[in-house]
Amino acid sequence: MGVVNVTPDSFSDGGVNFDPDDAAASAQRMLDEGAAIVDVGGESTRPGAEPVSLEEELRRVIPVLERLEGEVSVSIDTSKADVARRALELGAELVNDVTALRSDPELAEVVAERGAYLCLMHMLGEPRTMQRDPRYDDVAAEVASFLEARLTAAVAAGIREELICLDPGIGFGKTVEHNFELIRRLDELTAIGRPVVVGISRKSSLGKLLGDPDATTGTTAASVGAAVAAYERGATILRVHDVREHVEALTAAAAVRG
Ligand code: HH2
Repeated sequence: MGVVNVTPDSFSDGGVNFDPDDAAASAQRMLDEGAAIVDVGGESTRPGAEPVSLEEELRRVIPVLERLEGEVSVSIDTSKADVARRALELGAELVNDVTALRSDPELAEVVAERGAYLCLMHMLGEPRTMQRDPRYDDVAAEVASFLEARLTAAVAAGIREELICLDPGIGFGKTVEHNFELIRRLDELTAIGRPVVVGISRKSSLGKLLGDPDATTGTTAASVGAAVAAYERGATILRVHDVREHVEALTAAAAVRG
């Protein structure tokens, strides 16, 4: 899954795809490089980010989705029912909700009605404050039980289980240690029985791991290493910014697996 952030302030690529023509070209390039789907988002959820209004989010993503309609497989990264509805009308196939249906009470209905795929992600707290001293007794067990509960809630809201994937939410209310432990223990999430998405690409934990305690991003090489490790532990979808490098590495890893 290639990431196309139509934002001025995303943590690693803010501003790069703020123009709709640039965003559409990036999406097309990612598809050419081997992405199966592109994740288009109009609201940064980086630590400390302020929420974006509905009007502004629509203004950012709709022109991009119009350019991609019928051309590429699209995921819409949003927590807002009105953004998801419009995106699905414009051909998006998957709704990627980092709040796991906890923020907009109408979003589940939109996903159910349209028969869209859905990604449910774990987050502790909210982006503005989530990195202030996150604590768990057992991070993998708590994330697994959260995702199981959200899966049950989504199915109860009329979304077909076979359309749902789960995501531990790397960097969303987690320390560096929490993030790597979640990938190390990914089997506890795949045991729930749904495909698992992992998005560690360029995240600050990678930069911190490599020795910069103030890092806000990580390198492509470190991202690829973590993605291959996640793949080895059962991740089905890797959400990444540098598609070519990940496709090459994962193709080699898949060949080794046989
Ligand atoms: N990470 C980000 C945003 N959306 N969705 C899923 N399912 N999983 C993730 O790990 C995830 C996500 C944050 O990364 P990015 O989009 O690059 O940055 P920003 O939120 O600053 O736009």
